[in-house]
Amino acid sequence: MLTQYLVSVSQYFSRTTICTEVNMNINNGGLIILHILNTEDIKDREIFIIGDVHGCLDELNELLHLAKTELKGKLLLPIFVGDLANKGPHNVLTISRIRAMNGYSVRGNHDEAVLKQCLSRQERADYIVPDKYKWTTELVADDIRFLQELPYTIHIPSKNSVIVHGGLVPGTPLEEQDYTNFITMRSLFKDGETLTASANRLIGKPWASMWEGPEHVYFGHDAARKLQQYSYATGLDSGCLYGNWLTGIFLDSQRMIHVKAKKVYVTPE
Ligand SMILES: [Mn+2]
Repeated sequence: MLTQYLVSVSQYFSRTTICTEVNMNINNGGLIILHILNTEDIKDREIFIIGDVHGCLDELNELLHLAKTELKGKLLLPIFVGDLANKGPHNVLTISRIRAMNGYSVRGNHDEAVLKQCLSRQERADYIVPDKYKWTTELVADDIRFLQELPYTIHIPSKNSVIVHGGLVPGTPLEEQDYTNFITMRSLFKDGETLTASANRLIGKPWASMWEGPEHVYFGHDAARKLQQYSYATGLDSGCLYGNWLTGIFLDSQRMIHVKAKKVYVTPE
């Protein structure tokens, strides 16, 4: 039963608890802020980080096939930058496919929106699911649990790398970041002396251009800016949903693979 680990939707999404445990996986009342991947978790697998899939299952299957072919028998460890489903052609199947993989993902704004629909429906029998989220009613309990357990960030200390969907504000410790920024930010602008995050790509600068490390950050969420390659940050949302590309990158070699979208699933605004 799902109810055993559900709190109310408003409790679940209130981000008020202060996190103090910075050296372990930070868990904020069911919301996992930070998941640390150690060498024992990775084993001898080759890390392959994949951009926003948005339900584009055919392209994902092709990308994984190409990646595995390159590895010549070595095992693949897929890590997703979030926005696994929603708006795309095979949302339900994509979630179950990714859930069944021996891999990891961070949480995207769409994953969170999907989860909100599922939890609202469980909490209120009379809840009316908006048309664009009707597909979420086909998700099974294991899918919902999987979405709930998606962390906001994944750290790989041995690779000096961080994975997040939206971005990070430079100079602000992880535990002091506004969690909403993890899944929504695209830009940074100066507000007096402070750097402030914004989801709007038309103001300020791309946050990744201002990120000075030391960790290299892999992120998604910004299809309009396409592939972004900076000294300490790589943006992997190359807009498969919009008829462009699904991108993956091998962490160690930095080699990228791009798969062309089969069609334009959504016309960009
Ligand atoms: Mn997104």
